[in-house]
Amino acid sequence: MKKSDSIQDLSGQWKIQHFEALEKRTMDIAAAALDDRFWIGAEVPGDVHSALVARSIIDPPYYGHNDAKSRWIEQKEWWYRTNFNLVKAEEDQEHFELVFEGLDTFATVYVNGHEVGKTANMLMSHTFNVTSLVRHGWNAIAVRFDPLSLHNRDKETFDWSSYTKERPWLRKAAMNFGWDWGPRMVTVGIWGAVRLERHKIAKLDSVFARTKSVSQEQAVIDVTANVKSVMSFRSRQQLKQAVVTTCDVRLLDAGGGEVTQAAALAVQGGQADTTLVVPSPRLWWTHDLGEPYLYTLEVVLYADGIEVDRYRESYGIRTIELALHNEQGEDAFAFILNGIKMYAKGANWIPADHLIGAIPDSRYRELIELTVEGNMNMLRVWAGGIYEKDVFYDECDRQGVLVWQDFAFANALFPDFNQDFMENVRCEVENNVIRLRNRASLALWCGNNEIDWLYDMKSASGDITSPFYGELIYHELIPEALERLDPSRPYWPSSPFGDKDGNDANDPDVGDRHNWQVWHGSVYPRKHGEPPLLDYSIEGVTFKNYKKDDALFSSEFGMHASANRYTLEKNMPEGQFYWGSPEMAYRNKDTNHQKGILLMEGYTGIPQTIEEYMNYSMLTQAEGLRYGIEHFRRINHRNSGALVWQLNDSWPGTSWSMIDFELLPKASFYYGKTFFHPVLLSLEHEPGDPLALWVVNDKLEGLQGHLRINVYQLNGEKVYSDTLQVEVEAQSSSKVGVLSEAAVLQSRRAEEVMIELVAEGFAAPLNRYFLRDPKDIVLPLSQLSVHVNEEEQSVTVTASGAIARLVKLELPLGRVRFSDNYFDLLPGERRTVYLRHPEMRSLPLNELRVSAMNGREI
Ligand code: BMA
Repeated sequence: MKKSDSIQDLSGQWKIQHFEALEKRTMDIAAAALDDRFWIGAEVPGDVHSALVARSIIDPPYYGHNDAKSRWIEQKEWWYRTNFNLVKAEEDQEHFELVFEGLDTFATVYVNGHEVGKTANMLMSHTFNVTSLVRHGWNAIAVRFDPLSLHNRDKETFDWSSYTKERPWLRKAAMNFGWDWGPRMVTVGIWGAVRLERHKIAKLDSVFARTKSVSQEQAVIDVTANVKSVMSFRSRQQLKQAVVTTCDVRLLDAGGGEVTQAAALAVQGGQADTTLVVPSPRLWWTHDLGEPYLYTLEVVLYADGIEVDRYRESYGIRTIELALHNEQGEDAFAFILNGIKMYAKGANWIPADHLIGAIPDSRYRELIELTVEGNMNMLRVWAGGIYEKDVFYDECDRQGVLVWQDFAFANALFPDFNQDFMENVRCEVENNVIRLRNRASLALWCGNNEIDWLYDMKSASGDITSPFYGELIYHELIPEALERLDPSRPYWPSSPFGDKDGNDANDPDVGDRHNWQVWHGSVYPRKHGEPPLLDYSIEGVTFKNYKKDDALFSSEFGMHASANRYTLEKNMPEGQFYWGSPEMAYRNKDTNHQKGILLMEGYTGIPQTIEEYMNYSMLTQAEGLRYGIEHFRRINHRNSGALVWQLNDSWPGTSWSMIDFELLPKASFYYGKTFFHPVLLSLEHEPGDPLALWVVNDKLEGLQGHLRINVYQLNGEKVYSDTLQVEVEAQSSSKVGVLSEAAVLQSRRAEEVMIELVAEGFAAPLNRYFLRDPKDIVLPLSQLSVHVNEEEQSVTVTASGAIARLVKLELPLGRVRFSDNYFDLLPGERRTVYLRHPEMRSLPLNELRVSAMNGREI
């Protein structure tokens, strides 16, 4: 966060070695002069697993069952060592701090053989004053990581801690221990950047900037700089008079021009405050509502007129609120950006790899690019991962995506009665709030994932008999810290949360809601204290249940879909790429494998081959999410957000993700370009019922025009066409017409037609529907002709004979961006798809494979 001219980057190549726990005398291994020539090279930031993979000491952990082969890593004591050269100034007034942005987890840090401190929290940065230890010339750093068991084995366990009993006392990414979408991979190592900072006299400890108000004419921004003296006792004694510290605060536009400033602010009591007034401000908007404009905020600290420190960061001017009531005083859950109520469209984010420290920045950039391309404007950083790296928020700020940030407490009881634990949590909360509070993208702090809701469920079922351990964290410690450190931002204690009339925390009438009727088969409505019920039947898990959900905000809901062929084949041992293979089953970490089958059984039919599994599961997920999200958006007079569970994957598994581990989107992502588009044409229909035609408009302006409905037979022949007048106000939805099945079918069977909605006179993607489920429709064979244009890196597909369902383009390569994929084509219709790759100019288009559920290339 802080920019200073005097930072020495200590990331890069370090050395690592392991021992049995307590086997060696610490002082021998920490000794500055230890000969570590034959230790293993390791990249920092990174982790032990990644370092061992890079040197072929362990096999790539995501291939086959290899993750199980690396379990020994977590049982060892690991050491990291490095050397660095320091040029120290003559006079002895410099103050040195060693900063670790991420230590995973129980670390003891040594500088030149001296122990400088211990850490017990992966989820925050750690800073050590090393002024008296560093010397001019050569210096050594050593870090010892203890196996978790050493710190955990004597700790009390609780009734509830999902996926493992080990988690409650450990401040470490929960998903390390395995989750219902990922294997157990307990990482260890230096996962964040390391640096040595030098300061003189004083330093900027933190800067807090918050936009108080915005209008066309002006924005008002409060800025507070916290200043810390770093003078030694001796230097202070030598000085005859007190040092005068002052700050300059400046706001620069994107071109570097000064917009406004406050000069020579007095620092009093370690703090300088000012209010900046910005005339005609350019506001920060999500990418769909405007431009995510970023200014630069600069704070310069002077001691007796000489610059001693400088902070320089992007700053987006915007206000954000969470409205819990609408204008009529009814319950609501809506984000208000710059005074505008917005519809949040997006997904839940999990760590982008189990090996978090080794994730390249490009992976974050590409995932946020896909978020924007998929018409999403909000991501929820889910509690079972980490407070994300700076690069994640940099990309969200820059690309105009809001972030719902959970605190890292997921699905467990936590020992809030223990003072050491609570002190650790307090440091973690403060550290992350201070790091992230200036982010334009950061919309909400949320206390935990599902804990309040599940505590009630599990108590009612008798699984938990203990008190609500952890309650003090979300309901006292965090809100108290936020009041002090970030009163500018809304706080929501848990997700889901909010209830009335005796309902549980998943009440659709208050707060946010997780819909796990679909997929997990939860039975709703449910009152507080009632034992939870599960319905594992086709009707219990079907996505048709979304229509019964009138949530104010849907923060989790989703279904599994297969990863793409390349992602599976790459990680599957020879001969295992078939439906029902032990390796395919190993990819699915969910409890009760039957749910996906039930969902497909009710919709597409049960797959018999791996090809059918990939197609059926992707189609079910895509159509299911569309079914739910179109419903949530149609009721946008009360529902203000839909965040899919989940955006991305942390390993090449089977999960709810829309984008697989190789950054290849699934069908649902391409469907999402339409179902999340700011202007949505949608058909609300159940078999036998009339067809209701809707237009949803999330834009800030109203729209007018016509909606055309075309009805085609499966051979492409048009059997019906009509237009309806459309007039939809800004940020609303409107039912523009209702037609009977008989009227559109023109005596065809409902199984024999496809409906198409087309916008005329306004811009919206066309939307196509079948009136019956895929299992009830017999699609004739469709022929696909494919034309590849190497120069343009494009592929044109034309269908003939019959409508081609779920046309897919596949390349044996990750990270490929297809401008479109998994679409339906009418006979005679041609679609050109452009392909690109972030690092390749020319893709191996000769290896392209084009197919449809009911057809292939001719
Ligand atoms: C949600 C999440 C995760 C889980 C997902 C799917 O509630 O919070 O705990 O992975 O369900 O079961």
